[in-house]
Amino acid sequence: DMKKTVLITGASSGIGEACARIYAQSGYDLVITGRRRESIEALAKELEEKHGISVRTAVFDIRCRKSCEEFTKELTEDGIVPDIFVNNAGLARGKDPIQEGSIDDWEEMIDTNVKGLLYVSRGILNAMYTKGTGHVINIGSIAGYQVYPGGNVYNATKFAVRALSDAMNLDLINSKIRVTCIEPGAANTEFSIVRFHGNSEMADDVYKGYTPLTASDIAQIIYFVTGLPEHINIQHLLVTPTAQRSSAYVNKSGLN
Ligand code: NDP
Ligand code: 8X3
Repeated sequence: DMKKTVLITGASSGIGEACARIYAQSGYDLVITGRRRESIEALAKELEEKHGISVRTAVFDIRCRKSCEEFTKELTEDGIVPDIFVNNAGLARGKDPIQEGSIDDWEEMIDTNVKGLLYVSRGILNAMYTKGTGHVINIGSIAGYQVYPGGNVYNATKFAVRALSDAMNLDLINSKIRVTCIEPGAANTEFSIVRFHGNSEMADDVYKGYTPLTASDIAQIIYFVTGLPEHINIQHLLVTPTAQRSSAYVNKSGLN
């Protein structure tokens, strides 16, 4: 049938969830993933009932290579090749200077943001390439352009996402597949709560004194990008709150 499918990793909160909502509202079928089963299943049920679409769920840890391989294999065996693939699952852990950093935090970021993204991409991009069409959205970050104090390993993972996005564009040249790296600045999601290991005071401080981006702002931008005519390929899109002009320069005076 003509129904289009969007695969979104990390749809249990934040940007991924907002993407699920905007595409569901527009009649797309969804495949959504994350580790938090309850959130993923509740979102699937809500969107199916509200919009009459079908939502497939998969609950797994993107750091597990075997789970990612099983997920992509089962999906393609069932004949599902996403028209839009949003590589979103990711996180920051800690903001310590490199000489004091937690190696566990570093490994979690590298395993999730770089290796996990690659594990899912391997199978899905192969299926998309065979089909010949589709749109890949990688969620990079302003942190992938500009290093900030304490950002170190998170920055490195997002520099890697930017490089991999360029690599995908090159390697998929013999197809119609478009690849876009969306690179947000500060967006108020669960990102900072996760980064500061549940310390909500530290998390709230990140967004004080200005209007940050919302998950829905980013979802609207992604929706716009994927709706452009097929001959237009937005390779990178860097978007910040008006108060933020680079990764470390945010006007927190309340002006914006
Ligand atoms: P959230 O913490 O709200 O969402 C992160 C999502 O990623 C959750 O759905 C989470 O699901 C999923 N995820 C994290 N780790 C894993 C894992 N090991 N396996 C499977 N899923 C995982 O934050 P955001 O929405 O802000 O983050 C989404 C993306 O946007 C990330 O890549 C982040 O780096 C990027 N980004 C965020 C910015 C911001 O300021 N918020 C700015 C620029 C980029 P679950 O916990 O259920 O596994
Ligand atoms: C998240 C934005 O600037 O806190 O990628 O790293 S930042």
